[in-house]
Amino acid sequence: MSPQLLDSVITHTEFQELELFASGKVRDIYLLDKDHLLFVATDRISAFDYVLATGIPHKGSVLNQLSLFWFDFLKDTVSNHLVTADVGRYPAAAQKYSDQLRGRSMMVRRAEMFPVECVVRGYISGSAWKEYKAAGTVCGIQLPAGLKESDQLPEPIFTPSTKAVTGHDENISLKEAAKIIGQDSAEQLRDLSIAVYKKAADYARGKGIIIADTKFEFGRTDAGIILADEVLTPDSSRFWPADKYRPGQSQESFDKQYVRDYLEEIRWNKQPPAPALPPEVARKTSEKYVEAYRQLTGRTLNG
Ligand code: Q0Q
Repeated sequence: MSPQLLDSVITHTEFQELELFASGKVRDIYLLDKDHLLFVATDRISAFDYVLATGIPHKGSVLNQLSLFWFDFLKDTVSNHLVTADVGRYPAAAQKYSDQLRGRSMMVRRAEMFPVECVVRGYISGSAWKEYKAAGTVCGIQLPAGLKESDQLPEPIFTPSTKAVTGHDENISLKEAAKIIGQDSAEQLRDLSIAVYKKAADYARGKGIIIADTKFEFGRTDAGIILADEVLTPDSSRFWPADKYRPGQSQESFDKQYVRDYLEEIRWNKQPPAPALPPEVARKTSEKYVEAYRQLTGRTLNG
């Protein structure tokens, strides 16, 4: 990997003057003040629930700027938590970190997050395919008989999940979601999730990318329900290249296929420590993220 490319890889953030609010596999959130957070997308990549030992150049910038694109594209369908992605408008305490934050961060409104992950599936794959094969249903929703793996569903379905103690997502029914967040909120989140997915998936399909499914996180502020977290990125969604779509089998990942093929080639046992990636795999994966951004938005990444 060229020295320039290596310079741009940020896998860990450490902003001593800011209080860490939450940290995920590849994203970190810092507290700016009582009502605002700093959402940072790193270049970390995870596979099979483990963060790999090699960062992917530009991945954080691509995913952050994809969320910004979707927030704008969806602004007439759902409000969101974005305040600004202009680092110059962040509070003074964040200014000293401007070079690390530019392009890969956003200042967001703090919300009361719903403890339900709002998954919408337009195609049947992954855990839903396993559940369907066993029971003919997904999250209590009866599906037509005879579906093949990766088939497009007659209509997108809302298949919420909760974070189990093990940290793994556990699929639940709408009824179970209503027990957690109330019937009205469950129905509002279902309707919003499906409307947002339909609009985005239809648009992406026209750009040659199938968004097979996606996971939204919503919160509540005084202004009502808002879409939060990252939105319709290759980390929160399954992105499939439309020109390679073949129902009846698992699909190639638009962004993570080089990584998956490498991990299979070295026969990683999917146990820690997660392996590093050869520079060539990291470079080609970086190019896929930058390509996804250009293909969806028609813009070149400002690096
Ligand atoms: C919030 N998260 C997710 C997460 C670790 C993201 C808290 N606007 C908000 C947001 C957002 N986004 C959150 N809380 C209050 N207001 C989102 C699960 C966790 C890293 C990144 N956690």
